[in-house]
Amino acid sequence: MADDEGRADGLIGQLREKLIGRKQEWAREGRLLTGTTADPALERLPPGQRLVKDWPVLDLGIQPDISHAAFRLDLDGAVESRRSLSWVEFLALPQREAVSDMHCVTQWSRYDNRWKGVAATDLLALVRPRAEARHVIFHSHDGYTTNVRLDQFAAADVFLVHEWEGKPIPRHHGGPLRVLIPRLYLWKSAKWVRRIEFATADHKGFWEVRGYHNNADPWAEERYG
Ligand SMILES: Nc1nc2c(c(=O)[nH]1)N[C@H]1C(S)=C(S)[C@@H](COP(=O)(O)O)O[C@H]1N2
Ligand SMILES: [Mo]
Repeated sequence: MADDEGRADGLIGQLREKLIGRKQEWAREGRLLTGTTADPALERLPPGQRLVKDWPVLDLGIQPDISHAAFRLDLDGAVESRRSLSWVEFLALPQREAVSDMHCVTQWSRYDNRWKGVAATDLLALVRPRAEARHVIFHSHDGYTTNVRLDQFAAADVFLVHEWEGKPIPRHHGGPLRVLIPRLYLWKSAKWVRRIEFATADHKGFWEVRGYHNNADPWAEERYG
């Protein structure tokens, strides 16, 4: 039994390395680049994207199982007021609904997703980043990290979401809680988020150190770099 499990773990590890390696290759080759840019005010669909009706799953092959009882969200770093929120405390924050689009660097876009959660602006009001805070780093339960600038996080359409189309976000899409930053490629939207770190200096995340663009604006086709 133990041997079989060891072999299965080894196989999953190999598949994971293969998937990561392939996406790194895409970055090196500049795959899917159309070399055009678009104005988000005029073009809803960013260059090189195609619309899908389903919702593909993309992660590192680990889908952590986080119960509401075990849930905690830490907000720390360069802030006036650090917080560590339980699930009940998180739900006591203002809950808002939003509709937004998703754009994944692997070329799919999905329109009109209905979310429920807490607005980034409400979280910022709670923790009050210090004047020198410039960056936000998301840390997830699967070891994934990703980074954005504080002004990107502070946009009115950025949410920490726990419902999609009126139902809890399924585990494979990052439930119970994930980040949603609609105007950046979706790898910036951390699933299974456990910690939001406010920082004075930038720290590149999992895909950013593997050839993916630090800024990730789909309309500027900032896929790699
Ligand atoms: N914790 C975590 N968040 C993650 C990822 C991951 O592997 N782990 N993958 C990212 C990538 S590359 C994409 S495209 C989106 C995919 O979200 P979805 O699986 O819900 O479509 O999640 C992003 N957030
Ligand atoms: Mo992705």
